[in-house]
Parts: sequence; structure tokens; C-alpha cells
Amino acid sequence: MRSLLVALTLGLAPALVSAAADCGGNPKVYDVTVGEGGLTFKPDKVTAEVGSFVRFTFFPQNHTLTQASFDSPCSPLEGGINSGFIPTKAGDNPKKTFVVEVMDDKPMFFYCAQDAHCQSGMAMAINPSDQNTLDDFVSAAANVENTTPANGITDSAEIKCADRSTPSGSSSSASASNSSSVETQGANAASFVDVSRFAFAAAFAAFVVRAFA
Ligand SMILES: [Cu+2]
Repeated sequence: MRSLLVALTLGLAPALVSAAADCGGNPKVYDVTVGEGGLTFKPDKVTAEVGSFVRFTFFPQNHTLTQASFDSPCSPLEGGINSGFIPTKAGDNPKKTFVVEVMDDKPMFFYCAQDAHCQSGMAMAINPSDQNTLDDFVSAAANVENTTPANGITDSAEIKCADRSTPSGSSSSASASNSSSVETQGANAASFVDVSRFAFAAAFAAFVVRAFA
């Protein structure tokens, strides 16, 4: 019986702790770090389906997420997405984020508009194609003389979770995660919830089996 209690505790506790998780994969939320350990976006290529979100988490010192056309790296795309400068400190908690909603499957290219970060290769692509590759974008960026100041700041998108059809018996924790905020969560939080739910279900099944055996 004690092992059962342990199993129940292990199954329940993480689900409660991580109740404010992402949308549980519906829609998908892809995480990218900006300036983590260098002039980088990590990962620098994201394949994201229409309706999903890409969430950029900013690291020190001061970077931007600025959209460019494939043909004009280091220069803001007219009417494009632009976070503007996002200054951060090492101890920021939660870290600042900027979210892009994927509206179609066309390639989107982004760079950092700080100093010569773009020329140094600080760029990334959402859904790059065989014709429009990130490598080509970065190569062209290296030859751009000046980074155009990133005017025209746009708002971050807001992650909206789809309603989840939940199996009966787990409705309370499911609704808790559906109403979660957009702020930075661990990238693995959503799958963690699912794993812990599975653990709980397994423990419950074990309980039923023992009770009626
Ligand atoms: Cu930068």
C-alpha cells in the first residue's frame, strides 16, 4: 500500500506544480533563445505549422527580433514583425519573451538589429525553403554594410490554447493548463504534464486492480 501512495504522490505532485504549462501541443509552441551564450538564435531554423507559435526568449545584453525579406538581410521588412530592442539582465526572471504566430507556411527570416549582430550571423528562419535557405541569408548578411535601425516595433503575438477535449476524470488539471499565461515556461513543461498524468493514470489503474483482485 505504501508503494501505491508513493506512486499517487509522484503522479499528482508534478501535475499541480506545472499546471500553468503550455497548450499541451495544441497549438504547438516552439521555443527559441535569443543571445544565449553568444550572437545566436537557438535553434536558428524552426519548422512550424500554420497556427503554431514561436516564442523567443531573450538573453543579455540587448537584442532584437526583426523580420527581413530573404533578399534584404539586416534591413527591416516593410510591415514585418519587429520586437525592437529588448534589454535584459542576467538575473531576469521570468525572462522577456516575444511571440510570433505562424500565419502561413511561407519562409520568414529574422535578424538582430543590434550593431553588427546581423552581419555576424545572428539570424534565424521559420520554415526556410530549399530555395530560400538560412545559409544563403546569413552569407548575404555578412556583406551588408549597415544594419538599418529597426523602426516600426510590433506587438508580440499572444499564445492562445485551443480547447482540449479531455478524457473524463482529468478535467480539473486540464482546464488549469488551458488557462495558463503566456509567460516563459520550461520548454518541456507541457510534455511533463502529460507524463505525470500518465503516471497518475497508471497508479490509479494499479489501485483498482489491487482493490478488486
Ligand atoms: Cu543581437
